[in-house]
Amino acid sequence: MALIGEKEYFQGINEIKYEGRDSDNPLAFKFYNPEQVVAGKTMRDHFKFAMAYWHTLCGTGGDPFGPGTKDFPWSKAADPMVAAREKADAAFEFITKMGFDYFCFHDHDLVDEATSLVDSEKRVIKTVEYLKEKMNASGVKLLWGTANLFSHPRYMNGAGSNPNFDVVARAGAQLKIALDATMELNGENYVFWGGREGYMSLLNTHMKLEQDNIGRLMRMARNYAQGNGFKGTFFIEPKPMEPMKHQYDFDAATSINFIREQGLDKDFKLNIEVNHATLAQHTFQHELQVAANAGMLGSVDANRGDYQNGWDTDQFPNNVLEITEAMLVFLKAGGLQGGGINFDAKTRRNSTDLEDLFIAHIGGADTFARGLLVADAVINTSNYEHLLNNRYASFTKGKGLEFTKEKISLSDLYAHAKSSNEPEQISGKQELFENILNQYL
Ligand code: XUL
Ligand code: CO
Repeated sequence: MALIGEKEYFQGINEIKYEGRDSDNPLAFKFYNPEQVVAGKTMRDHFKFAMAYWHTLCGTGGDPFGPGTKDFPWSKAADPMVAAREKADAAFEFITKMGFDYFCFHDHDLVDEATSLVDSEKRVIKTVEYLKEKMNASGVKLLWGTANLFSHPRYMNGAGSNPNFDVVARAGAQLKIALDATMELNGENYVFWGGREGYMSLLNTHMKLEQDNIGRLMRMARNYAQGNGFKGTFFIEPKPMEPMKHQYDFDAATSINFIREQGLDKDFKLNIEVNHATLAQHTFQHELQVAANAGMLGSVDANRGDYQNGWDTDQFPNNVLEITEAMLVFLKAGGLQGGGINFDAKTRRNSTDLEDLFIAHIGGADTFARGLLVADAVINTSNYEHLLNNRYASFTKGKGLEFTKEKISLSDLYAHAKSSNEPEQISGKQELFENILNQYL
C-alpha cells in the first residue's frame, strides 16, 4: 500500500528533515534530530512522538462563539466510511511526512458514531482494518487508544460515574469496543481521561458510589484486556476541571491515590498533560515529579496553556524553559514507562493553512528536543546536581543518615537539638539554580 493515499493532501510538503538551528526553512527541525543520541538513547526513542488524531484531523477550530474555520479537504464525503478512509489517508500522510512513529486516537475520531451501538461497532471494526493496513505499510505504531466517553449527550451525567446503570453499561460496551480496536492495532497503552467523571453539584451526587463505580469499570477493563493478551499499560490522565466543575482525577496526587485505593497500581500509571497540570495550579514539572515518585510516570500529553486565562487552550509547546525543567525530571526519572510524547495540541482558530499543522508539530518537537539537550548538559556538565545534593548533605551522615533509616526516635531528635546551637541559616540559592538553566539554554 502506498504511504500517500489516492489524493495527496499535503501537497508541496515533503518529509520533514533535521537541518539544525541555523536553517531558515520553516519546514525543517532545528533541534529535533531523531537519530541523535542523548543520555544513551536516540531522541526518537526518548520521545516516541505521537500525533493526536482528534486535534490534527478532526479539530476544525470551532469555539463557543463560532464554527470551525479550517476547511480540511478530508472527511467531506457523505458516506461515513469513505470519510473515515480519507481521514486515515490524511493522518498517515501527515505522520510519515513528520517522521513520527506513533499516533493516538479516540474511537470516534476514527469514524463517526452511528445511531446504534451495533452499527457503531461495525464502523470501528472496518476502519481499524483499514488503519491496520496503513500501519503495516508505514511502520507507524499506536501509542494508545481510548474511548470518547464524554461527548455524546448520553454521557452528560458521566460515563463510569453515571447515576444510571444503563449508561454505565453503555460506557462499558464502548470501552470494550475501544479496547478491542486498540488490541487489534497492537496499541502499546490504553488511556482513561474522565472528561465527565466528576460532578457539578454535591447536592445531587453520591460521590463515593460514583468513584467506586469508575474503579469497578477500570478493573473490568483491565481484566478483559489482559484476558485477551493485552500487555500494555493503562494510563489515567488527570485534569482538575473542564468540562466538569470537580473532576475525580483532579491531579497526579489525587489520581495516584485513586489508583491505589482501587487496587489498580500494578497495571495503571499516569499520562501527564501540561495544560491540565497548570489548570490544577501546578507546574508540568511538579506533576511529572509526583508521578515519577510513585513509579507511575507513564506518558505525556504535550501542549501548553495560557498564563492569563483558566481554561484548556491546548496550544503547541514552545516554552523552552518550562520544557527544560520538565526534561530534568524526565531524564532523572529514566524517561517514561511505556508511553511517549503525544501532541494533544491544536493550532489556533486562525491558523488555517494546512502547512500550519506541520509548523506546529515541528515547533513542539523542537521545544522538547531543545529542553532535553539543555537538561542533559545541565545534569552532566554544570554543578547543578552537586548543588542540589549538597542541600541535603546532612542526611548522608551522622544522625541525619540514621533518621532516614528510621533508626532514631523523637527523643533522639530532642537530645540532638538540645545539644546543638540554633541551626545554621543556609541559603536555598534559587536564583543560582535558575541562572544555571539560563546559562545552558
Ligand atoms: C482533554 C484531553 C483528552 C485526552 C484523551 O482535555 O486531554 O483529549 O487526552 O481523551
Ligand atoms: Co490529553
